[in-house]
Amino acid sequence: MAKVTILTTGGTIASRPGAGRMAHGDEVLGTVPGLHEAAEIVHEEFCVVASSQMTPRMMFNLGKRAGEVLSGDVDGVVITHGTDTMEETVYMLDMVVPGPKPVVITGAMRTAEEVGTDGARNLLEAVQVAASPQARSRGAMLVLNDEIHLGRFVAKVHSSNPRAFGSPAQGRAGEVHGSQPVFYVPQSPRKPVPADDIVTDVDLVRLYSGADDRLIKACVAGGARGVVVEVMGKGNVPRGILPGLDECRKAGVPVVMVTRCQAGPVEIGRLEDQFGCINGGEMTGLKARLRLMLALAAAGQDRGPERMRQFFA
Ligand code: DAS
Repeated sequence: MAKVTILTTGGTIASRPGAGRMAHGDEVLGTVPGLHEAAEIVHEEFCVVASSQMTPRMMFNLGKRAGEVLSGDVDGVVITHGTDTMEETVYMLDMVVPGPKPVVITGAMRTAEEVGTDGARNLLEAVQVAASPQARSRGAMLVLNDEIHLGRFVAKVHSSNPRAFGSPAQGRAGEVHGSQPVFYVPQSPRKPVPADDIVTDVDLVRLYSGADDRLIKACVAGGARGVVVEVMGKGNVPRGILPGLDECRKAGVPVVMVTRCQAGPVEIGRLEDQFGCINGGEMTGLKARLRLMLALAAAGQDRGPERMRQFFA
């Protein structure tokens, strides 16, 4: 039987509003019929919080812990987590956890006290995926509502529906049929960013019609060590932000650009040449921000555009 370690962190899957509290992980696991038939389970509580209270540093530490667990006699790791920031944590896991063993995050859109509660099924399916040899070498995954999504692409797309996640860039990576994962995309190993720490002072600015440079300048004035800008379409920006980009360049604050669209790459050659901006590739601003935190730590003192581009290639 496969060995799966479950790290619990809180979220709606642990919420018990009727009792006015959030349950500890052992109580969450106790609500799942068939869990111990799916794998040999070890449980470890990482924290008990709503995911709005998760920070990038907590996500990083969670990833490091998952990596430590996976270096032992374990086949896979499952993490229970609130859904609100799950798309960020799963991408952090994707960048931090080395090796081919599955790491799977899951949660619930309905508490255990609600009609149609989804937590128990989601957790069971996450364990079934983590226990499967088919799930190796696929990066960190999110399992919810019978769907499997890759951490690189997944986003929360609905605030209340149990089908709360989507992967706009490529669709779901697979589904759980019965008790078995079925994958629609080929294996693709994780490529961890070689960072022993993170630099958390990274801000995210979304461009909108008529935007000027006030927010970007406020980031620099507020001590940001890096800024991610979600640009329009394939890479267009209102002229009003250009002085802000120049200020970043002069202050040595790397600016990473991704699209504000749900999916797609950007072409920012002119902004790269003029202001040293970095093309973040095809990912959301939320994910690019976490990647920049790791890149800044991994880069050490050399945070010039050429060096930083290596982490987004
Ligand atoms: N309770 C919210 C959270 O912790 C939502 C959820 O888990 O679905 O993210």
